[in-house]
Amino acid sequence: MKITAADVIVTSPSRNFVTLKITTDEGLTGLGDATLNGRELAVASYLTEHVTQLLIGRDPHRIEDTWQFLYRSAYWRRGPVTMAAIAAVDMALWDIKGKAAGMPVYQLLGGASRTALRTYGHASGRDIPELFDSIRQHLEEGYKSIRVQSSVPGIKALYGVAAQAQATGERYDFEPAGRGAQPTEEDWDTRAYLRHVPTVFEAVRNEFGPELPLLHDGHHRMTPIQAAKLGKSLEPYDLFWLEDVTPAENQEAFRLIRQHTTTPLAVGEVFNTVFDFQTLIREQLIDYVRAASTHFGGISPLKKVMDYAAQYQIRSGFHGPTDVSPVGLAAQSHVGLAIHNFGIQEYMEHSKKTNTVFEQSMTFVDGYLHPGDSPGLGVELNEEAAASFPYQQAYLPYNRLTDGTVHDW
Ligand code: KDG
Ligand code: MG
Repeated sequence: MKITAADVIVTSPSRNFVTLKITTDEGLTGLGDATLNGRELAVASYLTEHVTQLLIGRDPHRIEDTWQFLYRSAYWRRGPVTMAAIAAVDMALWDIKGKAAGMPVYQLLGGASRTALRTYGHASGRDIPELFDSIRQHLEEGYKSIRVQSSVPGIKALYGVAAQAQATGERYDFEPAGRGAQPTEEDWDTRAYLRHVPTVFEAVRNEFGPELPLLHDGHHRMTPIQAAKLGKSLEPYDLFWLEDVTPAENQEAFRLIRQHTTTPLAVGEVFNTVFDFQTLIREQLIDYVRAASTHFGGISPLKKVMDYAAQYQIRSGFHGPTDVSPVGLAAQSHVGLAIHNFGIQEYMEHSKKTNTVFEQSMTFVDGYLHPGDSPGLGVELNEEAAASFPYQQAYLPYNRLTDGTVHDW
């Protein structure tokens, strides 16, 4: 079998997605997700200008060889743009291999280690009553684990609080990256946040009891000692995990955090390779790997980092916001179903429009995801629908402190 075409499709049903479609001389096609939120066209251009022509004539079965060729022959390694582009190729080749074998990809990765994937959903509120309503709604929909984010008095706009939900008629802000020519400016105050978050978890525990697994995302905003303080102050509320407490370029920071708290830690949604996890895993400084197949070079490296993490009893918690497309979500769900050290899968439903563009075999039943048993990844692109939603420029927001200093978002 030979690759005869590789096309990049950019579509914006409710938000932008970049998809690679690889076609073979035997008529099999494969899809890969190359979406990098707010920098989408950089990856589209990396693929169309530098990668697609290199794929023509190659044997699509040689997944590992193609991955190593793209990674090593570029000389310039790593980074989100490069690794999202390589991820798209890797996923598309696994999709083709699955279709050629007549099997879903999880079967090629060793077969299912569980019946389905436990998920967590995103509850949020501008105040406690709104947060409680959101948690109840998620529980009614079957979610068994809940991420809790709430507004903080004194902070006007805050990550993770679905303020636009009512306006759009759908539950989530599908696009924190606002459409337009400039990023939105938000505000941030770490001291106010650190004071407020434990009071929110106390209220949630009092209302929903001790059993419900609760998660929280710090979204990269604290220093190591602030993160340690937050982890310690949340210990009475028994979190499933506390995520992205610091901007984790500095892996050593987790040594300090770990010394101070037993709250389980999750990190890695912005990581691109196993090297970003090297110290964190080897020194058992984290509990969950947050990588996404899309930003981590695809299915092949995701499986490898999880096999490494397994030696240290570290489990998966793959990144699954709506900017990971249905193709990327399917890719990592096949990995999650196959590996032994699966932890939990983040799951935000894609919008109705997105689901018209990406036809999926994925199911979500009673809080559990399953990628389905269609051969390959189980996602097909409706190209006509995709073409009806042209790209729209979008930027993620950024933060400023009260004195005007730019802060991590
Ligand atoms: O594009 C940015 C989002 O992927 C990120 O803000 C979502 O932190 C996130 C999460 O945990 O889902
Ligand atoms: Mg996060």
